[in-house]
Amino acid sequence: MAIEIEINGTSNADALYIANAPSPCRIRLASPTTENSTVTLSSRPAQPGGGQVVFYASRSQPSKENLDLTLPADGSWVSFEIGGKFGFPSVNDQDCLLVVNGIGDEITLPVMVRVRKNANNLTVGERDRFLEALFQLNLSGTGIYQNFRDIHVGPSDPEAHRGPQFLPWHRAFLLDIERELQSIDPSVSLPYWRFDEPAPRIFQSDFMGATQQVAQNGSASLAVFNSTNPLAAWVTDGVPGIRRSAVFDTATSPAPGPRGFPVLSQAQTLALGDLYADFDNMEDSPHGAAHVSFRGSISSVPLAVKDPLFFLLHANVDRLWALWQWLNERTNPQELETYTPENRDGRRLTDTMWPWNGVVTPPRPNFAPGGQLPGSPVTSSPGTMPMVQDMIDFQGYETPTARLGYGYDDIPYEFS
Ligand SMILES: [Cu+2]
Repeated sequence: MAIEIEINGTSNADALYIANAPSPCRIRLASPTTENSTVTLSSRPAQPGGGQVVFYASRSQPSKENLDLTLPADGSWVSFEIGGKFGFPSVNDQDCLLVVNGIGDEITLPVMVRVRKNANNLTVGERDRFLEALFQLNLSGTGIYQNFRDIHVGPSDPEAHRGPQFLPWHRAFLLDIERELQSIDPSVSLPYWRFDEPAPRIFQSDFMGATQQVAQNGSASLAVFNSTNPLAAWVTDGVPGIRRSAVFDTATSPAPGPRGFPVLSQAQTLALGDLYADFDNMEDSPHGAAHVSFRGSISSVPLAVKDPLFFLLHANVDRLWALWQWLNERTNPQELETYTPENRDGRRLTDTMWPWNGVVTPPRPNFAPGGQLPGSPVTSSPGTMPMVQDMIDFQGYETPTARLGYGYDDIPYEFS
């Protein structure tokens, strides 16, 4: 007897990607019979180290390792949800099996538990798939990576920075490039750089480039890449290379920040307070202090995106916000504790955000590169012209359909 399963609301193979937040699924008998059937759903890795999922009969119940479902004889659908099993993300595409037992032979459906991971701990395969997709976005310095450069420039600074919208705006910016990367290779997620810990494997010639140490006011030299690293051919503004030196020893130290402006640790960042108006001071430190722990492009707003390390740094900024949200259960955009708006375009909850809204009249810049936010096969959120409030409940606690389809390897879905 055959069954049909839909993941993320579709039977399309491009939707077989699961983050930590539950994804809507359904199952049914493919052809009507005379009796109901009982099946048991479970999960196991398709290969050693592969991903695993857990099951939710409904959102209000805790996750389970196995789920028994009764499939009606008439072939009508039965809904359930699956989410990544915390601590067991995938390493490769389709390395997690969704298993159905109870009707004839065991049926398996390969999926991927796809979450953003600590860049320092990626497998060689994960690292190289990310580098290759990144390179494809910026092929010969003429790809759509230029849009991301053109979005994060001086005239757009008030749209992106120095206010409560800093975190939501950058969440959209990261989602935009991550979806572009995934359209090249759906197994890729943005990795994050934990700038408050030594990350010796990131600053190597086979990853983001060997990075020379210089004095606080020293001048930047070019990061060094292996000839086999796609980033060895990185070009921006017609100029090859990535200009970046560090004011610290990247092999042994966390990013320190410049003298008098230390990078807050994760614990210090979370201790800024449980109110958004206090927590969003993290825009200065650790965020700003991490940027200026370098000499070169990444230390200046209009040039920062020339260096793709930008996205690893900002994935960690976003992760810190996500962790703060999870620890404090800050999921409802309507609460001031969760987001504190300012009465200015792009900063209110229901304001759309530049450049995805295409608005080119003051106070917005007179240009809007890149077009609308790309969609995703796994979720319909946040739409092509996201509002500030669409970027907050990224795991869909308040509104399941609001989930943005990504997660982090060290932030669960379920509250403890
Ligand atoms: Cu930044």
